[in-house]
Amino acid sequence: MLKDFCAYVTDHTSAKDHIIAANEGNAIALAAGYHLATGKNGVVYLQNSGLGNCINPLTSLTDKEIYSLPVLLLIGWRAEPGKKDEPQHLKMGKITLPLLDTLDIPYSIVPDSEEEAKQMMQKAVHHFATAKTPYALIARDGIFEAYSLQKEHKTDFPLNREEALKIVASQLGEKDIIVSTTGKTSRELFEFRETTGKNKEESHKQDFLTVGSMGHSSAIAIGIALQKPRQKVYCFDGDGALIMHMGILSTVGKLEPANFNHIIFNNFAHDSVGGQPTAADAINILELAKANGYKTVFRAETAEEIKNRISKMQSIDGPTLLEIRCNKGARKNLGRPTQSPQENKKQFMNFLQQRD
Ligand SMILES: Cc1ncc(C[n+]2csc(CCOP(=O)(O)OP(=O)(O)O)c2C)c(N)n1
Repeated sequence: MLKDFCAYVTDHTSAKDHIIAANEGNAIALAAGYHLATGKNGVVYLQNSGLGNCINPLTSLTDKEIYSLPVLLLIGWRAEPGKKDEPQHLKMGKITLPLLDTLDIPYSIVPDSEEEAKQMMQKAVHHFATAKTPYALIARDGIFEAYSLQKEHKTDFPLNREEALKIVASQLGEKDIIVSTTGKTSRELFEFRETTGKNKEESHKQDFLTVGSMGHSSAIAIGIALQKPRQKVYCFDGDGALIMHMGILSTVGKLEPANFNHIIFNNFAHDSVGGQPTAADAINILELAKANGYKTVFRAETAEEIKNRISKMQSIDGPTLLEIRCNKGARKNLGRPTQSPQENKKQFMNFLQQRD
């Protein structure tokens, strides 16, 4: 929802002033640090899916009952009541405004006209001068003009995420358990099964699609792996999702689930929401995994390399991690799961029950 806004900000600010945070809670804390250092007010922009990640710092860092720190929040409102949206957004869409009320954060819904928008900003500025706490602007779908990023950074790997994902999924066996991450990864896996499965009804049973809860699919996979030690569990993750909740890597190191296999489709971007860059270019995912106790780590770029690494992962004990470097970008006609999350859960649990 904030794709155009983010692209505009990227083109018109320095990287130091426009930070793409690992997660939304970090963004609140970065803005808090900015205020402490400068006395000025930072802006934190997020889709409302990330409001949950902000609650801890909003209640125990910026709130008036503690440090009282001003931050301007700009929140993209997915699943505004009355508008059609995907199941993972429905609850947050409904509670976005009540949640802000509960948090004592005043807000304005961004108006259509520039004149009213100026008045809204005056209100926010007045709030900062008097109350010195967060103020939120709620952005409805379509409120920003279209804007295409000029400074776009393109990679030149042999494959994109969907091509790489199809190769991985075709290499895995019928018994393997897959937990896929939020965004287009799960949508592409769903479509892959639709087109290749012999029995459409049954073809998704080995996949748990983490359509919401970004950054947590690896923890779900580990939770399963620990209970099904004889089954191989594969997490299809994104670089943005990995970075968002990187702390889970320490749990892998601590518990060393031998059947847990982590595949990162690293396109260096939040591709599913507009392709904003992640910090994946600044970190070494393989070193990170090794330092956190993964037994074997690999990297692949070509179809051949992917096939080799997957067949190796199938034959050794883990925890393992495979980083697949790929280009961002997806098909325009990529669909969304036609199975409901609860149908997915039911089939998946039946599938797990048949394994020990
Ligand atoms: C907590 C939270 N923040 C933001 C989002 C919006 N969102 C959905 S997918 C996605 C990008 C995921 O990036 P990555 O894991 O790198 O996968 P890619 O889309 O590049 O394949 C984002 C930011 C969300 N669903 N949840």
